[in-house]
Amino acid sequence: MNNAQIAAKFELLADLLEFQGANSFRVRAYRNAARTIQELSQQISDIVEDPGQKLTDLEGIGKDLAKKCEVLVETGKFPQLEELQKQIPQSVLAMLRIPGLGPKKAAVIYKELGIATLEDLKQACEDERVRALKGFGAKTEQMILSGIELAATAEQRIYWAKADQLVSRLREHLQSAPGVEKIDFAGSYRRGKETVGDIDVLTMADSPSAPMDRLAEFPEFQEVIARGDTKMSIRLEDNMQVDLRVVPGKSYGAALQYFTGSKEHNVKIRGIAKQLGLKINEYGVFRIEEDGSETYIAGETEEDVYGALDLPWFPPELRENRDEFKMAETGFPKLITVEDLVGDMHMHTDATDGRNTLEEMIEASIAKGYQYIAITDHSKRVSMANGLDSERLLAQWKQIDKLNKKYDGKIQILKGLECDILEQGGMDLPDKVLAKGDWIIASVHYGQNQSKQQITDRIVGALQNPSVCIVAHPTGRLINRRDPYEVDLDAVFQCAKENHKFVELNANPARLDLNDVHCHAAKERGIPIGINSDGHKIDGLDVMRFGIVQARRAGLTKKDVVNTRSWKGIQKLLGRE
Ligand code: DGT
Ligand code: CA
Ligand code: CA
Ligand code: ZN
Repeated sequence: MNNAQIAAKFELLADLLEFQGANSFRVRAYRNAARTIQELSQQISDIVEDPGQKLTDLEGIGKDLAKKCEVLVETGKFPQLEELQKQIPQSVLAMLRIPGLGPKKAAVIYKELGIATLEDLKQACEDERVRALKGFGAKTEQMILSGIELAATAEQRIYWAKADQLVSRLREHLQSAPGVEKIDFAGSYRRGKETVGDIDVLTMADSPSAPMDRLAEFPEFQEVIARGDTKMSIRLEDNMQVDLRVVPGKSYGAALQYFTGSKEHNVKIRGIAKQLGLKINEYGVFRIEEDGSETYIAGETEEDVYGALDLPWFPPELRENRDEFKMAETGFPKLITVEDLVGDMHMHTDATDGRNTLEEMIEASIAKGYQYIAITDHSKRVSMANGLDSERLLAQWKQIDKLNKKYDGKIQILKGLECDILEQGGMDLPDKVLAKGDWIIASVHYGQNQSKQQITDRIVGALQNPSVCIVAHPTGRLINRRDPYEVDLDAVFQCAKENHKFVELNANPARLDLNDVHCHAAKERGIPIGINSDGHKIDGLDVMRFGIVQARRAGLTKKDVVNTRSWKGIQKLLGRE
């Protein structure tokens, strides 16, 4: 059990306790423990197994919590949590995840209205029964109503980054089943979709029962949904479903192609096959003979399958029936890879809401092999993050001048800022200060409920500021948690184009903003896209690969992206020479 999983259990315990109205100190203790564990660089399981180390040495982990961790690591059990889960209906958990609702309010709804499902809650909101509760009102009711949809999908779909961790654990687990020759993960995971609904696994094995038996022994296994001769579906403890299929070599490529999808891509493929007098399914490609019989002609590899239809192999990220069939005619672009990135131009330090010092962020970036980075702490409007005023910003830039000497030849550090675009429009810090920086990012953090016109005007105004280079996370969405604000991206792109400015693809797995469709649109308009980590700590720099997955789905190549170029090259794009 890894730290993220342990932390999730403590977080859940805190939610359930709070829902029950437990002492707030206790609740907070579990939340703090969850955070500590989440951010720990060492694995809890390693500490438990190491006689030279003690869990109680960790901040916020007392004897009681340490004991719980030990039991969890050694037995996979968490009796207190399991007991609570028996008392509180599973469906209530979805209610806890509605943005702005939280365990306390959810408890009131549960107790006063007897509501335990999202569906009933939606009905109650529509009937205006929720606003009548003490501590609620029409506004809260409206907020709950709009949050229900988000919470409902959050119940069903996990972030790609989380699916990726699960896939690693499953791969490792299944590999050890006897006679397993191949394992591949298909479906939306393979296509790199930002959220994944279930995990589709394909295996090739001597005997189909071996991988299926092994799957039932997966530590996170909860129950078998269905099991046949060659396929099996299970549910995991966190409710995620895993579909396993055992496929013979002759059909392996055909099955991989079929179960990678998307459904829409496959519908198109079947149409193309039909026109050629062929039939394609998960078993292979077949020629339809005059007597109506079918002859197998391909199926071992995906290349064979596509080849039999006179098509090139399609990168999985492009299989959405958007414009990949048109692209196939002229050959696919060489999609960007994480190695193409030579810098990271959005990160924070402990001067604002980051966890690491300036030098720690620099050292970590050197270790990543970057040519340059931009330090982009928040501006003063973000008071919760201790945003920088002009004086503190200029002091930081002075410090960066010094550090550039110290790290000369190792990395170049750009003097940056993530400058808030004020609610009334305009930048948070004076132009004459911004003009002294190398790389100014503009962001909307406040006033996200404004009208489309207002928000668009703010962003367009920022992009017209000569010092601003790029707009960060341009739609403000948080996947499964917050809808994008209203913004006319067409107008934003138009303005970026005219002013030689850039747009960001924020690589944080909760943001991935701009999304694939928007990035593709920006590329078509000839607007360079900056892929940045927005790291708030050293580990936060590692999210770049999630941005790359999204970028590939957008069909981006090295030349479409800002930070694949030298800093000199970027300045040229900005028209600064
Ligand atoms: P998800 O799980 O909702 O994130 O999305 P997918 O794309 O992984 O969908 P899933 O797991 O239902 O099925 C995996 C792939 O299998 C899907 O992308 C295409 C293929 N597939 C499944 N059912 C059908 C079907 O009824 N017709 C066709 N043409 N393909 C299907
Ligand atoms: Ca799936
Ligand atoms: Ca599936
Ligand atoms: Zn940021």
